[in-house]
Amino acid sequence: MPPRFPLTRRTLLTGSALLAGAVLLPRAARAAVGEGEAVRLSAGPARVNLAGAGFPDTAVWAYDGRIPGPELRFRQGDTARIAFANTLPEPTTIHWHGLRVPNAMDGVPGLSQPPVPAGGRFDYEFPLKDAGTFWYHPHVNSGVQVAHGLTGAFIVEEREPIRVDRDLLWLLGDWRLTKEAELAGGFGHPMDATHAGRIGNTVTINGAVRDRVPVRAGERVRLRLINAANARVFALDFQGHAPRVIALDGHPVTPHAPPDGRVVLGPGQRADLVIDMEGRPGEGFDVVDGFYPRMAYRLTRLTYGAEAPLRDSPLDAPVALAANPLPEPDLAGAVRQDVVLDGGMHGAMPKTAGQRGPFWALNGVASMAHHHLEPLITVKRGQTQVTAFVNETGWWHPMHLHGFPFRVLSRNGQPAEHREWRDTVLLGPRETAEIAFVAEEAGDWMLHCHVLEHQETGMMAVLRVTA
Ligand SMILES: [Cu+2]
Repeated sequence: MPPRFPLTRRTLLTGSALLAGAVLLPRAARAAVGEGEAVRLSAGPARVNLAGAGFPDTAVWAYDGRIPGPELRFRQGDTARIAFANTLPEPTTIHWHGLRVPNAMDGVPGLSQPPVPAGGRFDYEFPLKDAGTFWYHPHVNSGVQVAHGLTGAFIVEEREPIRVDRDLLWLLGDWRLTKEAELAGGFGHPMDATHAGRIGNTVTINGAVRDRVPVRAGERVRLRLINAANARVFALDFQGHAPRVIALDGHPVTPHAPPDGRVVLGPGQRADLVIDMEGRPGEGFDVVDGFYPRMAYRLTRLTYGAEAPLRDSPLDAPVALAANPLPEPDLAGAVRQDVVLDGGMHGAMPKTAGQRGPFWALNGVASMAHHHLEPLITVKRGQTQVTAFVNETGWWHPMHLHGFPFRVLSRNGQPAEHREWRDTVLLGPRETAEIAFVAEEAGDWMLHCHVLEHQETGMMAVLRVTA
């Protein structure tokens, strides 16, 4: 019998003791492919157990019937070929989030490709220029399709990886479930769209609520984190451990401790960490998500096995990754076009706002569909562009640019410490972030908030790169 208490995140996590003894953290199923072979991938309805023992299965939409979808793994320099089949009851596409792909492979319906109809197919093919932690998801009806589970990791391995004992992936999902563990309705509800988006009540790691993650004393783990939630922001505190951030949004960064000890991930963002398991056999340490004030909860617990430590002191090996071959912005010759974010509850909503929006705008323009978008910004191919995102709203916005990873130059007027490469920059209320990138590939590219309920109610635009 399923428990009768309402399924809230808090009760769920307390109740997750039910899971003790369950098999924990199986590797996401991998598509092991060689160069030249196409990976077959389908999207369709499925039923999976998300909420854990004692809860019924949840009707979802999934890639290959799994939540998350298969972990697609390639090596840098290879070509990815994905033969996609849509068995959903509606059109979809796949966007390869963060990967530098040709425009026609970018998966934006009506802009870079026609939507793949129900029962249709589409072959994606693109060279893998960059190594790192990326992910894939639909770009059609995104607020509904991503919330239904259509997410998966896309890992590009370095030709010369750093030395670690294990390479772990946590794809973080956030679900709004009923007490019967069914997906709650109300997608795109104005209450979500005008506020922080569809934040759920059940947080999963690789598609399950995980009470614990087994680790071994002395081992060095590379932990790849992906925020695949519609709207939830995470701020992870690895209690008792000293993680080092080695990559952000897939791209190497000077290894550093996370600011204030918390790894912050807005929707769409990734972080690669190196963690030395410095606890003793039999110990356990919580991983706490404390992003929302007064709503901190235990995401999981690093649980040390009884085995003898793998080594007595942390592995003495470098953790810095080799840089990806990204074109360096030419700041002296850059053109500048700023983007002002406006709207939302308590903000300046577009004058045309109806029941379903638009509620948000970029430079005063609200766009709710990908089709027939006039470019907000036009730039010549090869040109360096500097853009300040100016958030004049009272809400958080992870701004995502397709096609071109960018350097973060400054935040609120202060130089960014690591000038990190990113594809998604998280802006707090009233914050400003300045970025720079080289528009190296012609075409129409999306620029949007990755809170999907914001994107779909005005917060999207097109960057046109002319040949
Ligand atoms: Cu937003």
